[in-house]
Amino acid sequence: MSDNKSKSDHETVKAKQETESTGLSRRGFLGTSAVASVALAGATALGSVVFTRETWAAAAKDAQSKVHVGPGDLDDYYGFWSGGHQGEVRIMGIPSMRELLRIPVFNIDSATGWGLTNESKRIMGDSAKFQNGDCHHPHLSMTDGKYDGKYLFINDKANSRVARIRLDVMKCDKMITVPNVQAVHGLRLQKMPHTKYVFANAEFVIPHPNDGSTFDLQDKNSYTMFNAIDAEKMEMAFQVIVEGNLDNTDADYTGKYAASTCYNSEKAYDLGGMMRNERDWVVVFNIPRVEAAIKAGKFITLGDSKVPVVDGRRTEGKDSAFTRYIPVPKNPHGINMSPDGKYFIAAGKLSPTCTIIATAKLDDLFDDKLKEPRDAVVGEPELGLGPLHTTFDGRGNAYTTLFIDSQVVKWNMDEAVRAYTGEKVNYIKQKLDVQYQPGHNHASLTETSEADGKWLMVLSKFSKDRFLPTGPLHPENDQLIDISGDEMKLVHDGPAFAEPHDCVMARRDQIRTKKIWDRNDPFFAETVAIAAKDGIKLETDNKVIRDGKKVRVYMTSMAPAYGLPEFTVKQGDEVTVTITNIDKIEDVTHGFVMTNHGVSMEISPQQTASITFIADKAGLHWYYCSWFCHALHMEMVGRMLVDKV
Ligand code: RUQ
Ligand code: CUA
Ligand code: CA
Repeated sequence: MSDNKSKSDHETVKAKQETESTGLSRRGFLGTSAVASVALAGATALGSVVFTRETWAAAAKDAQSKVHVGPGDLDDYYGFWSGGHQGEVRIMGIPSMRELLRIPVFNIDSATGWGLTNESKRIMGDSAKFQNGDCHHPHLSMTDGKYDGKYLFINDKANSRVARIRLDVMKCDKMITVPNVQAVHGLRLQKMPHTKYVFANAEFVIPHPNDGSTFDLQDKNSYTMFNAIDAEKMEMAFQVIVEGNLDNTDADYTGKYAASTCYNSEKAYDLGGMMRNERDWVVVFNIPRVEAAIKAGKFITLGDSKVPVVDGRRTEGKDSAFTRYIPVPKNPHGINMSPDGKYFIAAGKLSPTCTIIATAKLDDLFDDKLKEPRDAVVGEPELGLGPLHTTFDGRGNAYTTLFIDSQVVKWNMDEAVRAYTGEKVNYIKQKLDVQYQPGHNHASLTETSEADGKWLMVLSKFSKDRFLPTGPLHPENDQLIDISGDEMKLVHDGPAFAEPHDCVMARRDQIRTKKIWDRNDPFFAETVAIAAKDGIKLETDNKVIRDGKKVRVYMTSMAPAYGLPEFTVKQGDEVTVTITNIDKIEDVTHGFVMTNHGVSMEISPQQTASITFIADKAGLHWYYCSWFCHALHMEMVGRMLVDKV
């Protein structure tokens, strides 16, 4: 779906065609003040305007003052961006679009030692052997449908994992691999009464058991599963076998229902096959019914896994107790719950429509009181080409990305519902060009009951000519749009490295971070326990403990010196260096790098961090501090002396 190749020519031709043939340009959707800003941009008559980078730059000038966060000023919102197949989470300040920090999750990070330190490897568990990840959907935990500032959850499609980030320290503290599935994609959280479950869709259909005895996807033992993870324990709660495959998901405002899109109802393995059916579906899950079945012991388990599994497929054309399948136009993609709790909105992707499913009809749907599942559909507005994701302003409007049209369309939900009954209303409020090919979009606080309609982020997949050229590989383009008024106004282009699939924004008062580590923090508790067994008091002791061929080196750090200026080991020893930063001053982070050993880690104030390596080379090896901490930071060094054996 990338018609981006020659977008500028394509734009020119398309705009021309539109004005010539119908007289109705898509700019026709723009209201009067947009017309004014176009005029400001020095353009000619409306309709013949072709938006170039230059006209946008001029038109956006007046709005830019809104985005400017001056030196010393703070942003109003925290943004959390997925890092896509780069594997990390990025913290942004909104509206400035400044990147504040990166949180390594499914990647290996040289600066912090994520994936290298013992603490991070314990969190990653068995999957620490993977050095890649592909995260898509970051979402913040909620209580009562509002952000509670506790956790962020994110999926790893590449290695079928889900990770949790603690928002008080901005570190990943749990990671699990979802068993018996491939490619965890759509991820959303239960909103009410609080985030008890993380809902995670496994995208790909696989045989069960997947042991090479069959590769037939049409086999009745080939399926995928909807997964619920206990958010507090970060353990699997249950899995639901479904018909077809699963793409995106969202949860409602009662805590009772979750819904997922399926684009491969065909269970096909090729493009043509996946597009065969005119309609695929949205599958709705009845969470209390699944819980009740599990409580009653009515579940199965798969292979070595102890996770309770229920079957949400149809038997002889009859729906299971746990699921209902609502047909929607072929190959839908995003599904989003409106902040008023009224609608699940599924984006059509191959169809120019979104399908509006009324949550008020779901009880009847499950009690088989509707004539057919489609009766839960209360609207199907026609929006434009390639609708992918929808977000909301809390004022009754929805904003849907149109991948193929390279636009965001603002439309009114209740008017679209009225139009479905045959009433003549124009539910489309505005279409805004974005640059180019948008995937996700996200309005401030949109997935909570507090959606405030201030900012809209549009994550455009192609930046093309929007930035200085960077060779064959381009950044993406995260565009910030002001939606506080009647019209959307583009105010900022932000280049982003591969590939922020999705983002969330929280008010800054909803996130409360620690200034320095607490010595009792569970993040490094296991390391503290190992030291205690060695009789070490981490805050004061600087000691080397030999345990056969294992050597444990304990030291403190305080700017600008390590507690041990040198230590001696034997060639071939397995060395674990454990450092406790006894500085209590905010922002004085130290590092530890052992040169030529692939060893690097962060030790922030009051943190304990440890790393293990083999001292395989006899001789003198310098170690040094890698985080600038003091005027004598360069002198913060020491020597490992390795005796020849
Ligand atoms: S999906 S571009 Cu990974 Cu969120 Cu839609
Ligand atoms: Cu310690 Cu730099
Ligand atoms: Ca399909």
